[in-house]
Amino acid sequence: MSEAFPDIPRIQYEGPNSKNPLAFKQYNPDEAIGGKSMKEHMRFAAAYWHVMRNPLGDPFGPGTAKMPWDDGSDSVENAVNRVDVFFEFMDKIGIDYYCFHDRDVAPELETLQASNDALDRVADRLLQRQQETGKKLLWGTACLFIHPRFAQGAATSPYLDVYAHGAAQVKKAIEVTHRLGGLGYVFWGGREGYSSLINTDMKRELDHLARFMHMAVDWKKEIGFEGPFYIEPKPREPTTHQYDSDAAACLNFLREHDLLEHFKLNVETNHATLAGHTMQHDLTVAANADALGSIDANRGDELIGWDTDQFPTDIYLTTQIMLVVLNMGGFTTGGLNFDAKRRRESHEPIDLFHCHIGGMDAFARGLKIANAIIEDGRLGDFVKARYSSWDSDLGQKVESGNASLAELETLALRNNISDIPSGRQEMLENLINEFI
Ligand code: XUL
Ligand code: CO
Repeated sequence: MSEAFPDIPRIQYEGPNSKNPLAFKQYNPDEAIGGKSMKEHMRFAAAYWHVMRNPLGDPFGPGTAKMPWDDGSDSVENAVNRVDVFFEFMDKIGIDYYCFHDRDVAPELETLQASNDALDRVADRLLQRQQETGKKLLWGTACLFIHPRFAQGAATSPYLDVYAHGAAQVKKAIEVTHRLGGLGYVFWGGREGYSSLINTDMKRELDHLARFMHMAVDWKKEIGFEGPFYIEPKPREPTTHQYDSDAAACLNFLREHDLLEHFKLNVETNHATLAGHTMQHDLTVAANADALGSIDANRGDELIGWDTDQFPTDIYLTTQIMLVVLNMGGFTTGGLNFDAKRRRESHEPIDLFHCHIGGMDAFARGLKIANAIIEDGRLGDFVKARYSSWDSDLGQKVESGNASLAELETLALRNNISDIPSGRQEMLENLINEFI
């Protein structure tokens, strides 16, 4: 097949002085930062659904994306051809991992059996291309939110036959992910929630969701898939309320239903902000529970109230993200998946390159800055010192659960608190800006 992007060269690192829009200014894949190459730190992944399948429509108009390689049909041949285009894209942009939904890579056909067969044929090509290029599957997932049968949920559907269809799709998608050597598997419950409580039995739906996850864990063990499962929190859109609304809600659900050892979280920026948090907040909640598995890297728009899935360009944001990632010791199975799309106005194939270059460069700067802040040590030292009273004998007794209110009362009666130290927020903000 002829090239899909004939005018695009392999994107190279040219350094901060380059004026070439098709070059990296910051992302130098093999450069070591804190003892590890940039590409190992970041483990960038391309999202099949956005790169290959997103027509760039919005609620007010149809898609605009030019995809000259795509014949617009639901044929398996067209799906197999897209795989080649996608691998050409990954090669030229220099991204080593990818993520997909079953229905992005292969068409949904008349019957589940026909869809499964189509998925197997496309997976054959994905495997072949992976073996030829060394690219890897970061995670796979099943799309349980587009087809009208899932309009009222899949694993939380009121209807058993819909639940069964979702289960069958997940069974197949885990199997294909395993066959492709996928490092993880994602559950994003786009329709696992409700539009109204008036017709919803929340308790029953949540119990069904937990049973669904337990059956998935059983299946994973049965076929020998060792990668983690990830839940991807999101509060709303498409439903009014999604059960996996944020990192804390997901962790509570996993603990309540005895699932935590099998799951980590895949935290997405624009989902955290829709939940009314910062990305740094939700990442920290996940990391504190030792459950930060992977990241869907994007951003929202302050003025638009939905999931705009824009590419991350804000250095402050990428710095905060990389601070959490570095402080937890880096990714293991996870990575930074660009769950992000071009604007509807950026409809030419070359725009796929501009947006990924921007995201990768923004993260490269974030990584360098976060690493410099950690090596400098002043920020870490300040936070440590702020809590140093807890290192006293009594502080240690409280932290280890061996103190009583009476002992604390003794301290309180002895000490007259006349002043407490400043939190120095602005001084520390200035410190971070020294590095940015
Ligand atoms: C939707 C979203 C999904 C998940 C995978 O908001 O983020 O693409 O990442 O289903
Ligand atoms: Co996502």
